[in-house]
Amino acid sequence: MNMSTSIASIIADTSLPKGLKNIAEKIYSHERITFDEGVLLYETAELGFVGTLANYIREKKHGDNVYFNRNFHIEPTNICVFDCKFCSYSRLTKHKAEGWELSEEEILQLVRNYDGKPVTEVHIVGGVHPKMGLMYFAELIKKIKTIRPDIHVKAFTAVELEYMCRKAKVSYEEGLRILKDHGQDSLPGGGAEIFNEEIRKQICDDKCTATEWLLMHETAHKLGMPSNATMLYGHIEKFEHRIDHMNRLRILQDKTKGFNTFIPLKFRNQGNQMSHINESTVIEDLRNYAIARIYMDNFAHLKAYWPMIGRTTAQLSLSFGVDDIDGTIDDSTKIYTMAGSEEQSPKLTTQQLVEMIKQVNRKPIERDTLYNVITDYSNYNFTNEDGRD
Ligand code: V47
Ligand code: SF4
Repeated sequence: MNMSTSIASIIADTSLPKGLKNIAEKIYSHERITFDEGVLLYETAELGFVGTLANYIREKKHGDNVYFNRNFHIEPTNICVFDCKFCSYSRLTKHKAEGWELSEEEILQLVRNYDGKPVTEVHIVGGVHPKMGLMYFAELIKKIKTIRPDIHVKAFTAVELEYMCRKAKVSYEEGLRILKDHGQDSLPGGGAEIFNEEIRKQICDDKCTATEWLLMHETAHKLGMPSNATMLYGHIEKFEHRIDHMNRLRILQDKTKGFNTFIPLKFRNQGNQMSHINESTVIEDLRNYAIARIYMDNFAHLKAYWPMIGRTTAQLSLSFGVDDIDGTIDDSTKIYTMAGSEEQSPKLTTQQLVEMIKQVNRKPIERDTLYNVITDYSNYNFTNEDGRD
């Protein structure tokens, strides 16, 4: 049975509640679902139902392609002026001794370590350090580009950027323009959490607001800097808050078309002030990916970030709307390790990533940050050398 027949059989099922049947019909005819329909899916739809719809959409958009890239992270510091309750990473207020602060030379050495290696992206994010400002980071990016002119610099969440601009007393547009002129290419999707103001007040009261986050990304898009968007789910938010979050992103994407990828981030509960909250189940994680794929009709890509959910769930997610599993990472990020992810040293070689994707009968496609195809690995034979990085 192909996917369009299984959606057709869902529509033909006379026992299906009317609301869900209407949604299935809309997906079949490529129509957008409403806010209330999104909430209805979360409240009533089973995994099999949303999975069939999401898989149909994913297949229409991407065929069997699954995207990944060769990347590494730089986390300049985990010292942070903010106090997000879900954060297992930041160390200003309580345990400053456990904090780290890389020197400029240490950061540049991390970049030089990749000399001759085929990475295409460096992802730079960290805590919001009171002393590392806009011009420091602008100059740093310029030096990184001098060492590695071909690398795509995806850097700084809207939270970090808002703080940098405020401290430097420049507008978002001026701040972003300076960073762009020094070599920053795009923005990652972090810091979005949940946009609802009441929830934000309880989990991350002191950092940038939802409106500021959205304005930073809108401004970046206007300047020709694309970005990603995340959603931190599975804590104290309700289903309607998830749809509200996605809805605000869907509206901005209609306006700018500047987002590449939507990345749901599962709340992990180790070592933070919200450790008493249970983590979501894998079934709920898969349902969440599927509903995100259904709701975010104007986002080309849906990413499962494997260091956070683990390799097996990342493979499963590919049947629930996901078409991207991020990259090789090279054990260069601590955000999820410190929050209790099962991936305690996130690192996959290109060959391992390719095999993970092939195991679930999909086509492994290495992409650059902007989803230009670098290599189709469907029929690739690795030599001893070329899959190791
Ligand atoms: O904003 C922090 C999240 C984000 C926890 O753009 C947590 O390609 C779960 O945004 N449990 C930063 N999540 C990471 C991020 C990201 C990751 C991968 C790819 C991209 C991209 C962006 O991590 C934060 C926050 O939402 N986070 N603590 C936690 N305990
Ligand atoms: Fe700081 Fe980011 Fe952690 Fe919030 S999530 S405390 S902004 S490092």
